[in-house]
Amino acid sequence: MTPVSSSAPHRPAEASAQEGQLTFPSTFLWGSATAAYQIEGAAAEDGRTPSIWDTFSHTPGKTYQGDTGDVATDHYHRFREDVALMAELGLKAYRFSISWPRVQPTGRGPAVERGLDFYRALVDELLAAGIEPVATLYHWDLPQDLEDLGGWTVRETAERFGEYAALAARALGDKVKFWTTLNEPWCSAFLGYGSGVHAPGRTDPADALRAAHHLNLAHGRAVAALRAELPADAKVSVTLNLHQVRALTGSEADLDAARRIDAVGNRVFTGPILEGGYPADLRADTAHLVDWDTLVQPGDEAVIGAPIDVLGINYYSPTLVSAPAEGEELAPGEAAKNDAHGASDHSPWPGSEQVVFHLPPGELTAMNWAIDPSGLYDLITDVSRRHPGLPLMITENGAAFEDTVNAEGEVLDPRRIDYVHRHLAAVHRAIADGADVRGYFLWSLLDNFEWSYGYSRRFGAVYVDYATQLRIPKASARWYARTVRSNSIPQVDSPS
Ligand code: BGP
Repeated sequence: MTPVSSSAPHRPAEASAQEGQLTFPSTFLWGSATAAYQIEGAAAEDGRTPSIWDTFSHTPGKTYQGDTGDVATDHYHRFREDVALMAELGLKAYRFSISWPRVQPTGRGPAVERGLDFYRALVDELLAAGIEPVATLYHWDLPQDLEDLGGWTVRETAERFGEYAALAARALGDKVKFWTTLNEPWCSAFLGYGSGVHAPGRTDPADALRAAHHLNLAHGRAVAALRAELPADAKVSVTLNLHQVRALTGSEADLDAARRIDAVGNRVFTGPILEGGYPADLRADTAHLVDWDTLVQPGDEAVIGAPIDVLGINYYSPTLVSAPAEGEELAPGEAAKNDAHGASDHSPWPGSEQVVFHLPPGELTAMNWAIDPSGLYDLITDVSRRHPGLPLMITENGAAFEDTVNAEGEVLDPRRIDYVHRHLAAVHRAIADGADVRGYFLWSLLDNFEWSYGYSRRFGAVYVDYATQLRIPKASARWYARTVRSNSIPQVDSPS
C-alpha cells in the first residue's frame, strides 16, 4: 500500500497536444519558488536571530566574496512590490519558506509575533492577488542556538522542529493550504555535515548520516503536528532533490556505483518516508560509519512514514556515475568533484566516497550543470512507477545563466527560456504517459543569494540589481507569464 492520501482524481488524458501546443491539465498549479534566507534580508530585524547560514556566510572563505544574506533582495521590506510582480506575471501559486529563527529565534519556546506578522502579511497579500501560498517550513536556516546544541546530528532537533511546525501551522493554517516540511534534506545533511560546502560546514560522514535520520524524523514529527493543527483539506508534503542517477556503462561495477548513489542520495529519504524504512543496502554500505540499530529507535520509521499528500521534486540536472578504475584509490572528495554539489576535500557521499561522478553530456548552465530534460522525464516516470497513486509536484526547476541588462534596460535570456520550455515539455510528456504531476514551480522568482556561490549566480525570472534593488522581469518571465496564461507551451522538436 502506498502511504498517500489523494482526493482529486487523476486524469492524465487532460494533458493534450493540439495545433502545435502542449496543453497542461486544467488544474495545473503554475508557480515560482524562493527561500527565506536567499531573499528576505532584514537579518537582525524584529527579533530574528542568526541561523546557521548567517554564521556560515559570515565566516571568511565560506561564500563567494564573503557574500551574505544580510540584505539579499530586501524582500522583507519589498514583499508587496514582489507580490505585485507575481500578479503581473499571472502566477497561480508562490512557494516561499518560513525562516525558523524569525518566528522562533532560539528554536524553542513561544513564537515571536512580529516574525509571524511578516508571513501573515505576505500570505494576505498573496491571497488578495489570487495567488495560492505554498509554505515550506525549512529551507536550510536552522537557528544557530540549535546548531550549538548539536544541530541535526542530535535527535532533540527533530523534536524542536515538530514544535516549530505546530506553531507555524497555528499562526498561518487558516490561510495556507499547501505545506512542505523540508526542502532538500539531502543538502542539509550531506552538504551541511558531510562535504561542508553548506552551513554549518561540518565534515564528518557519520554526522551526515545522523543528520539525515534526524531530518527524516523531523519531517515525521512535523507531519503529525501539521495534521493536528491544520484543517482536513490541507496538503502536506516534503520536497526532495532526487538524483536521477545514471551509470556510465552497463558494467556490473558501474551499475553498483549507481545503486550506491541512489541509496545515499535518494532512498535514504524515500525509504523511510514512502516505503516503510531504511533500505538494507544503504545500511550495509554505511554500517562501518553508524550503528543504524542505535540511531533509528523503535517507532521512528512509523513516524517518518506517516502519509503525505504530495511529493515535491526538485530537478536541475542528471547524475552520471561509475566505479573507480581498477585498483585506483582516489583522495577524499576527488571522486565527487563532478557531482554538481560544490568543491570540497570531503565527500558528501558517506560510504560511497570512491564512486566517480562524471559531467553528463550536454550544454552547461552557469552552475556547470548539464542541461538534460530527459532526466526530469525519467525521474518523474520512475517515481510514478515506484509509488503509484502518489501525486507529484515539481517544486523547483530552473537554470542560472550570466544575465546582463542591455542598453534598453532589458534582460534577454533565451537560454533560460529554452531550458524551461524543454523541461516543461518533459513534464508534459510524463503526464501524458500517466504521471500525476499537479504543478510546476520555476526556480526562482528573483535572482538571489545562491548559497556558497553568493550573488554570483542568477537563477531568477526577475533580474535584481543588488545596488538599487531594482527588479527587471527578464524575457523568460514574460515567456513564463504567457505559458501560465495559456496553460500550454509550444510543441518542441525533440520533446526531451
Ligand atoms: C534549492 C536552492 C536553490 C538551488 C537548488 C539546487 O533548494 O535553494 O538556490 O541551489 O536548490 O539544487 P540541488 O540540490 O540540485 O543542487
